[in-house]
Amino acid sequence: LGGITLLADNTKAVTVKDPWFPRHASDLDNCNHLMTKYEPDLDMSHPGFADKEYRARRKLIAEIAFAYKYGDPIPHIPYTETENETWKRVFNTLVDLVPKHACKEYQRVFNKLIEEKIFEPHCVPQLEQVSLFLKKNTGFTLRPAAGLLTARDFLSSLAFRIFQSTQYIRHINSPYHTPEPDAIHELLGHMPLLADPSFAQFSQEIGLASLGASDEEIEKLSTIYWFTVEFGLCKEGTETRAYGAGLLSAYGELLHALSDKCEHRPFEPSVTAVQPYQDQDYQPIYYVANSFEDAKEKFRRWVATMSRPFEVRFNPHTQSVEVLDSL
Ligand code: NLE
Ligand code: FE2
Repeated sequence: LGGITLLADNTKAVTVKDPWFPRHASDLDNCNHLMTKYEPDLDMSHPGFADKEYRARRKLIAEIAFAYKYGDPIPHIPYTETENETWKRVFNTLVDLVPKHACKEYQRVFNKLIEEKIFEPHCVPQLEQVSLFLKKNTGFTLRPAAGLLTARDFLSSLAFRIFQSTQYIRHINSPYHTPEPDAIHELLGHMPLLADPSFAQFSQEIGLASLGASDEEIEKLSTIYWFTVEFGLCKEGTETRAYGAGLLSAYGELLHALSDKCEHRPFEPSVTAVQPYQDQDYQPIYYVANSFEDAKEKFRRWVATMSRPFEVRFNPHTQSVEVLDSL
């Protein structure tokens, strides 16, 4: 009997990981912790701070995200005239810039989204429709998020090919740049590349690397995420183009990033991971990848140097993560 107890204890000792991390896509119902720094209710410099109606709208849409559970369809938001107008302004500036400044992978899917009438100038696309589109293309799906999530919660969802997406719209008074994510940033910035197979794979690998990682490693992974998925540039022949979502949803910064007013450095995970950054204003430094494939290769080699004493593997049939102990 004693032996059996011991065995049970040993089993427990190797299967319970600290810090806790989601093992199944449904565990993401517990991965919705918010960072509060950009809340319009708390931040006096937020363009919505003095706008009661805007704050009430944000609250309503946040409640939808908090009530969301794994397996639910994403609730349809009847966007207001003002919200559709904000989308239209950003969308129309982007249509002009994409052919010249976005990477080819982005352009391919962006055009497809327009052809399939998921992206239209006059109304904000619905997340549910976009989620179905992604699912068909790379298996990624969306779930609504109430605001800027903690890095650990956000990155963990990527391991399951799930992207936590905000659903509210930025304030009409600052359409061309916001420091916080909003549905316009998610849709125009992130959706096209999440439908690209190579980029989807890269995103998932960042997520898998984050599961059970130490706080210090989460910080490094989110810095890499910041300089690639959010603000990355890449080479295309002799040109430099944007693939970062924070650039493709903000036309002022897109032009800034490709001008000579900032610094370009080659993407090198061990260096990029410790680069300090701020999220208030345009970036002074951007990292340039040779291609997604090259970024993925370099990232893999860097992840292999992480200290985690186990490996994780995603099982798409069950939407779960299997943990393999490597002693
Ligand atoms: N600056 C971006 C935009 O205005 O769309 C949002 C960045 C979120 C990290
Ligand atoms: Fe983003």
